Amino acid sequence: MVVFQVSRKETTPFDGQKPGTSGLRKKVSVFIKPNYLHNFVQSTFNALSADKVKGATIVVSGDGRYFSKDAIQIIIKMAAANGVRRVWVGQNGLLSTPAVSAVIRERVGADGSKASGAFILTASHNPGGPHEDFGIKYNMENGGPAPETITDKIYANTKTIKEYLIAEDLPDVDISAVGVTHFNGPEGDFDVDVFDSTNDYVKLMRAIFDFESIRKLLVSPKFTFCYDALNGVAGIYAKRIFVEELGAKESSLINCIPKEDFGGGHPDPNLTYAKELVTRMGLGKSSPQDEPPEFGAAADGDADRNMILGKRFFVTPSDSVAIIAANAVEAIPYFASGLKGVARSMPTSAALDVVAKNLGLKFFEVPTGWKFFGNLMDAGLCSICGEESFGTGSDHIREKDGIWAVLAWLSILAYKNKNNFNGEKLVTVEDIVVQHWATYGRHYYTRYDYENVDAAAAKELMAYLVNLQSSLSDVNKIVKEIRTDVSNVVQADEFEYKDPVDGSISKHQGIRYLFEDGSRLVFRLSGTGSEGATIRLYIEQYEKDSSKTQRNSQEALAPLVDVALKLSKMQEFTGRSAPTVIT
Ligand code: G16
Repeated sequence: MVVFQVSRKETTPFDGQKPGTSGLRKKVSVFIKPNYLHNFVQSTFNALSADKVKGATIVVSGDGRYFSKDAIQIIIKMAAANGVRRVWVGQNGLLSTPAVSAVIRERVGADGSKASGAFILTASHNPGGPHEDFGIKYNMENGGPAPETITDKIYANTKTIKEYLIAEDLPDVDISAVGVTHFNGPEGDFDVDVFDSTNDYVKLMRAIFDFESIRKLLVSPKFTFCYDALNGVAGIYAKRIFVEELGAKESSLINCIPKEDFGGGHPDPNLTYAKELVTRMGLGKSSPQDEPPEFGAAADGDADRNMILGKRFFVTPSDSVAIIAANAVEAIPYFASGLKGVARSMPTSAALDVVAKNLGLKFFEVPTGWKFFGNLMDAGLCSICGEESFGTGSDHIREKDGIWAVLAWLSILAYKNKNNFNGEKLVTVEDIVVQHWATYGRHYYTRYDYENVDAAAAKELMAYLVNLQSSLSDVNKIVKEIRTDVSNVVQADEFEYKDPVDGSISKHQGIRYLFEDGSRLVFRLSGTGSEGATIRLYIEQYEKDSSKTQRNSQEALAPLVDVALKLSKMQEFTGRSAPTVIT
């Protein structure tokens, strides 16, 4: 057995190691600076209670992006030096973010050990490669992202750090092969356990969904399917679940081989970046070569996001979570005994609110950031939740879950078509959404992103909008000068959240303009970028009249878009005449 020593290395703080909406995300060129990663990892160990480090089992893995393999070896050496007992690593360092959450919650080691947390190595939907982004975040014992109390401590530690601990002489561990490597250090044994990246997650999915009924749908000659992993880690789960377990054709998977640079693409499942899928589904500028599939879906780099498409049809993420919630009890065995409650992030459309009201469900509106759902779930208050940013999930884990969302939609399709396989036309994704709008009304919705804007200019724009809010009558005067065909602004504020479970308060969570007819304009600065600032503008309008729910959404929202851009002086502040991405 290899014996290692512990070294204490002197270091000095780096600026800007504040975790954002979901961990620390920076360019690879920043992460590879000597001691940069080390400082953050040591600051994290120092922020955790001793029992979560000494003698503990932690998971280290991620979406496989460039620099992950080096980072994993560094973290293993630092974990050993800090007294961690075991490090669990997914084979080749791969685990999707939802799979990490599942592993923390479900996996039991051969010796009965359970993990108390995880370093997840991902910058999610941000591009990867030597000139792109890397990221790291810490998840806790419940499988969810560290709460603000911990991330604040980590940040404070990064500002004062003087030394870190590392087992420099520990040889690199071969993470390409499943198996346990034993070491011995000053505080006793230390093991690195490399395990299959998909088994625990697949087992959990099997327990949630009726795989037999989904299989019937996927092998039906009338149903066609396409899944795009955008060369992220979702590919390994898609192959295992959709093809091996559920019988989909191998050819229905595209970009399902994880690559360190995501094949040079932007692994963000939306209408702009998932180009190949969008074209195949008949939603691109050019026509597809073949008849589009009935169902299409995509994931981001770490497989926690999802985009759901029908043939020539886009399902907004806000509608998606509402539709899953409305159908879950009938279509998904895990929810058969009812939903405990539902929740959405503030900028997500109110489609879910209407479902909650109609079904008499508890409902919560939280700030952006999946961590806010975790408290509700741990307290048994929420079963299903979702965000406009292509995140959907449930209390089976404490992260959003891209593959779960696809299985949820396939379950709904399988349920609606259970008597249709012989002869009848299949109920389509579009049919389900249109029927949902007819029952609950439609929330027209769009998001404009202005990426990599000058950070100072973005701050000024936000400050300007907050300032405007001091007088509602002035706001309405400006609004009416821009358009007369929108209703009055009845409330203008910055969203503030009091967690109903622990009472903690999160301030400045987005600037809202709420209109009398239920329309909303929301402005936020993204917390996930790695350079400059990204301004997000969310625009929503509710239409109850079922004869008006099938308009083109950009057309329906044009008056509100006009108001939003002029009210915020978007072009004046940012110098941009158009957003980078519209979803
Ligand atoms: C993270 C968070 C989500 C959030 C998203 C976008 O997702 O987990 O809750 O909605 O960022 O955040 P922002 O609008 O601040 O950029 P991911 O997929 O990037 O980890």
